[in-house]
Amino acid sequence: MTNSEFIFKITLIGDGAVGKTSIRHRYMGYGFKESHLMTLGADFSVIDKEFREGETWTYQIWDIAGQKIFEEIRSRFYKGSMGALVVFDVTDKQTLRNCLSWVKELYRFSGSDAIPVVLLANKSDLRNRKSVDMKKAHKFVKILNEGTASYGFTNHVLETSAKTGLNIETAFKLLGDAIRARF
Ligand code: G3D
Ligand code: MG
Repeated sequence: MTNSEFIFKITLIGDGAVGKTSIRHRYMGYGFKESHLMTLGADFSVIDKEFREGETWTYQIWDIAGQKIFEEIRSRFYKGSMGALVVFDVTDKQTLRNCLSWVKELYRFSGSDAIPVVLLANKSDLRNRKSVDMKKAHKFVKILNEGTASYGFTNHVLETSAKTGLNIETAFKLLGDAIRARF
């Protein structure tokens, strides 16, 4: 029996191939597959997590295709979104630069500019190929936090690896905490 239940509709956004589907699979307990099919349009998972005894959080995880051609489909999946994991690839600077337009798209189509975000610097296991300056990621989140300060939640940034599992659980937990603070 659970005392309280929370249902969080969240979206995974970011450029194609940054690791969104791999992060979702890792969180679902599917492990890491070196190779899988590109997400077409959107894909969806539901998982229950018990964080404290008697308190279950249900995550509805929308995994949205990053490719430009899916823009039309994507806009419909943002509706009612309560938070987002915004993912970039630490080996590709452009994927961090594009996070601003991803967040703008999220704010616009979800119908709110006060949606909690956790920015994920993914593929951090590829340390030797890392080309992104993490100061830029921290600065981006600082700017987001200035915009959302009056809503009672904090946006975060984390280094993750879908391959090793680093910070994957923490990412979803932080997003859940922020959503609870917000709604
Ligand atoms: P997407 O859903 O954002 O489009 P995917 O991205 O999850 O499909 O991942 C794209 C590629 O990056 C996949 O490789 C996947 O295995 C790899 N990848 C995802 N996350 C990580 C990570 O944390 N570390 C490393 N080293 N690789 C990662 P392929 O070979 O299938 O293109
Ligand atoms: Mg995908």
